[in-house]
Amino acid sequence: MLRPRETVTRECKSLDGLWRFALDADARGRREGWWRLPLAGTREVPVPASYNDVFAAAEARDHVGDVWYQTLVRVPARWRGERIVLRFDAATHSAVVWVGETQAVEHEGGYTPFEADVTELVEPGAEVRITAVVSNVLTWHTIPPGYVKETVGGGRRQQVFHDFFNYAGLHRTVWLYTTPRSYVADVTVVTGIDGSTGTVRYEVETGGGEVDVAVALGDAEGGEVARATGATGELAVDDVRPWRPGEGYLYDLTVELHGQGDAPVDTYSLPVGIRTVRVDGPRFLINEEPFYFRGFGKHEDAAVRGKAHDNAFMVHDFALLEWLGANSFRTSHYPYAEEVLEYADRHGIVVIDETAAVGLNSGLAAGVFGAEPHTTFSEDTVNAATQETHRRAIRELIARDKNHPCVVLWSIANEPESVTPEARTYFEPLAAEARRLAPTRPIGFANVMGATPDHDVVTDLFDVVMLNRYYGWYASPGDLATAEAALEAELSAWVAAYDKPIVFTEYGADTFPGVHDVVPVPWSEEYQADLLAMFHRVFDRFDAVVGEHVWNFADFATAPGVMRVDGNKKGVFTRERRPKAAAHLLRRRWRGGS
Ligand code: BDP
Repeated sequence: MLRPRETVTRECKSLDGLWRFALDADARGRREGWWRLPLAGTREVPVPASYNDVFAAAEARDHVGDVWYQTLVRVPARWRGERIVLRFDAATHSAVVWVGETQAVEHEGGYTPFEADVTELVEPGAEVRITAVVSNVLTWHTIPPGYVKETVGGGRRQQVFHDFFNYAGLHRTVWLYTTPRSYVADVTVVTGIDGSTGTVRYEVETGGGEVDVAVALGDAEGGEVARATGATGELAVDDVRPWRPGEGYLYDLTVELHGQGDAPVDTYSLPVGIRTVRVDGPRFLINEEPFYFRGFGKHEDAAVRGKAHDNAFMVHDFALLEWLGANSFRTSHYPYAEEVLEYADRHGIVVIDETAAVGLNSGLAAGVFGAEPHTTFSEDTVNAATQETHRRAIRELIARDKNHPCVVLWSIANEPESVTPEARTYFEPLAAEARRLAPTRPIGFANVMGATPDHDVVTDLFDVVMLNRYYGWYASPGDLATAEAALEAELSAWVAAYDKPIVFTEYGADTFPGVHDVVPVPWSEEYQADLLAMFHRVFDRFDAVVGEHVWNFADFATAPGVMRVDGNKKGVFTRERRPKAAAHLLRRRWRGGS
């Protein structure tokens, strides 16, 4: 799915700003047709933002169900004759959108974009009302899953099975944009390198009528390096300058559609990084060179704005990654804003791109998150309908992110149950689907503590072993000697069982900033640093370990619970991005190479 871009034939108008807003605790709006009139009440909400923390009110923070967003927009008169598209970069977790009185689009899945051709629903030059109802409800059939509990106090509570706050709303930009009536509908590129020659295989999908396709590849200085005609083909680039970690060199693929006249009917332009990715035994190769992941599992999370995309936080987070000497991160536990991937493309930061499939694990759900005891995979819990949603989530992730050079590995789930025959039945078709859609990138999933090689039944379906491990924290807290022995033993078992690269996608310890001690006491800043150092000692003993992503980059909000003090405190930075002692340890290791 193409990101909106301005070109000579296309215009984009962001609808970000303040929208009218209403909570709909009694679920009246859909019955009463709230899209037909200006929303009642005086509330306004910023877009993009999570709505939960911007109002000083528990009813907003803990709301379960529908909320309504509405704005009035004037469609530029000069757009007459164009195709007009309304696009939501994200609505968490599901939405229905009306343009005027007409339903234009609906979508499920809180972290991927959706759009509708609204040409027939708007009048260039006139104002139009856009209304969206957004639901934050998670069920057994959503990704991520959850369920709503009726409480004895009479209220409704959203039970989640994951460790981050269930922020909701319009988290990313809303666009109106134009394309000509005949338009570039999609572009897919696959790149290769052979000696000093780069290749760009491309495929262009068009909509709206018979046209001829021409493509041209320009280098970063604007010089043309290759061109071709036809909807599919391959471009060769002499003396290629590859995209590589630390150097986000990008070419620009300009796609033109030609009709009768001389001027192109439509033009779209796509940044392209030429690089290869491949797994070879226990090595992870980018451009045929072994790559070692240094970085974090992150979250889209900040005070007040919640999960909204924010350019200031984005640039700052990337600056902190650079300060540390990190080269990569995982989009734990959902697809991040496209701006983030584009930034990573331009700056040579490597990304493990994850779906929102977190919480498919009854052990954790009941043990950690207080859900009712249940079986993960069953008719009444995670079932064929959930699997279908999950399949769609994989498709939408790949459709959105397939052209980003920064993405080198798809993670199709975080810490699912992976030790039962039902888990295999569930994951086998999903892994196959990811391979079918994107055969040029390795796939993996983040394996939960306890799913050791003697119990796990799905790892053979994947290319990379991704381990989330909490030795020294959830297991033997305060006893790093025992933790080190256990970690080393488990790692030896993985190396013996699989000839695959191993990336530690999580390891870490909750740390309350400002707590210090002279002996290794959990929650102190010294303990976090000591625990990370212990993991690093063990990693360095194994060639198959090709990556270390600390959990987490920064402290983040979670649902309240006895395990959490004002959120999850495993950040190496606080939520405000102040470094804890461990940040300095990582900087020494990652910058100094020691
Ligand atoms: C893992 C999860 C992650 C949690 C983390 C923790 O993948 O989302 O936040 O543990 O407990 O289970 O801090």
